[in-house]
Amino acid sequence: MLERETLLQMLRRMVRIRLFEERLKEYYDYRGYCEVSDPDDEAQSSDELLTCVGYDFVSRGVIGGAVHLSIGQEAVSVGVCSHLNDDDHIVSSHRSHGHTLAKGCSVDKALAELMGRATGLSGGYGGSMHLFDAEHGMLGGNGIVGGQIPLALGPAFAARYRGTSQVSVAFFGDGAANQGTCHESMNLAALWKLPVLFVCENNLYANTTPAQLSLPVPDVAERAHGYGMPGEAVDGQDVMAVYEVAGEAVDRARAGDGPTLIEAKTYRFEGHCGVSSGHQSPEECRCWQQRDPLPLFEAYLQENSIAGAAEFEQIRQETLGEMDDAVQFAIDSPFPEPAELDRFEA
Ligand SMILES: Cc1ncc(C[n+]2csc(CCOP(=O)(O)OP(=O)(O)O)c2C)c(N)n1
Ligand SMILES: [Mg+2]
Repeated sequence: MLERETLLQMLRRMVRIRLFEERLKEYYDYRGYCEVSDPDDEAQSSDELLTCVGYDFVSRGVIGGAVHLSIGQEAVSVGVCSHLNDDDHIVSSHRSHGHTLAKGCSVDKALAELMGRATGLSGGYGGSMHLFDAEHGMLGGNGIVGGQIPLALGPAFAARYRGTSQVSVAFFGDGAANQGTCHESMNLAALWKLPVLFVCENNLYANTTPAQLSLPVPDVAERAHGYGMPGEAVDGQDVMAVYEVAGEAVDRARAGDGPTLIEAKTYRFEGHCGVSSGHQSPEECRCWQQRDPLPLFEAYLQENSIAGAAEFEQIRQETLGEMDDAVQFAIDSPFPEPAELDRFEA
């Protein structure tokens, strides 16, 4: 059994991710995302065809740009990151808030980034998909599906080369698991025995495409054997199960025994981006809601006499206060000066 303080820290991080993302819903407005006009009905010319097809990406909320919520997936990021130190590295996808906060990055700076403020993790230029914090080993989210996976190999190679015991984690989705970058990265990491954890969060959908339509095998984890590395599928709603599997993988990586593929079976309770895109049936949602990782972990803590309702409520209230402070911090922060963009010039 883990120490009480470690377990409560894990709960605090899960609650922080959940309440952060719940709060975000008040600050962006993506109704426009789903309003797809029919080009056949409206386009008068080929030029117009280009402009009236598809999605309206313009957010009408305080937060600009796309926002992908990971509500329901908190046990994966916390179960894995609870093994990591500040100098271990993670890379993430377009759905990166949970990983960022689980790695210990500042709530204030994360929210400021989403609101485009100069005090944000990427100086206000990146937004939701580009949270970056070298101090805490968060090497960024990535809007290119699968683009982040090879990036995990760089710090892993550096660690091996320098003889440190640092590990690198690539978080990615079931959709990204089918990208060429994923296969190339696993092949090279296994060949060079790099200290990498490949953590596939299989939330059953890539945008609106059900995983079973794109995966020829039931478990992404099975693919590990093709690269000569261990692969393990785990219940991604159970933070202790994720913690255990990730612990073995981190130990192996630190000992120089190479990478591991972990597939966490999980579910996002919200739509792909912003409001629900309607592809998840109410029945399916209800079924997964019963396996909400937060109450599941609280039940575990209660059963093992670690904490009870009073502590859970206290953590919740304290975290709500953290969110109020973060909103105030972001609102009080200036937008970046356009002249600052000069520093990105070659
Ligand atoms: C290379 C590339 N192809 C397509 C997209 C559009 N896109 C954005 S997110 C997404 C789905 C990704 O699904 P998955 O990897 O399962 O991650 P999840 O959204 O479920 O967390 C797609 C297709 C993109 N951003 N990049
Ligand atoms: Mg997915």
